[in-house]
Amino acid sequence: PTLLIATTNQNKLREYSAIFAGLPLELRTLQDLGITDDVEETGATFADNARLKAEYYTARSGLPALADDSGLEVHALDGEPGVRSARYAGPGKTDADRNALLLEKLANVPFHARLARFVCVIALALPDGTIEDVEGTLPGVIDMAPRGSHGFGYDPLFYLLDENATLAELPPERKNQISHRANAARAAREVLERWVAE
Ligand code: ITT
Repeated sequence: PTLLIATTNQNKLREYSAIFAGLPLELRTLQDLGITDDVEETGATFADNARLKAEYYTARSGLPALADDSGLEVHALDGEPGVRSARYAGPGKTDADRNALLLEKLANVPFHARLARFVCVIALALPDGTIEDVEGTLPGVIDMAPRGSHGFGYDPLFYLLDENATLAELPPERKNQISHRANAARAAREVLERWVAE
């Protein structure tokens, strides 16, 4: 079966290509189809936004579509930046700006109180209106300073106790085994297998 990976984020796209490698899936990108539309993320939750995007792009393309809405939830900040992870610090800002803002907000919070998690919700949608969503998470701690150059976004600040490394210090292969996105993708695979069998 053909599956449109409906994201405008090249980092996500790279991770899905690796995560789904070897599966009997023909992956397509928005770029392959010449689709440049952006969907406004007006939802209050990751699931709402993932569904908005999956529904839009399956209708637009006529293909089964996978959309990913993801972000970082920091316990000491009541779950911020959450669904605003991509827009944190305002428009036109970079990953480095967002990481700097996060460090600033946590300046008075000691290491042991910097619990966080990454969340990834995948919505899968078919042109006939069928839609399902699944979630993957990854627990970690917001480190005192950024480390590592792999990955993207908040990865340099996201410290994993089990690995004694930030997500940006791990080789991409390792991130793609354990990440919130990998966990969500495993659940998405079960949905796809069920759909193919039905
Ligand atoms: P699409 O909507 O087109 O998929 P986007 O970048 O706008 O692309 P989101 O709205 O889901 O996607 O925002 C996700 C943000 O959450 C992303 O820009 C990062 O700041 C953060 N994020 C998500 N997954 C991450 C990961 O694996 N590592 C680091 N940061 C991540």
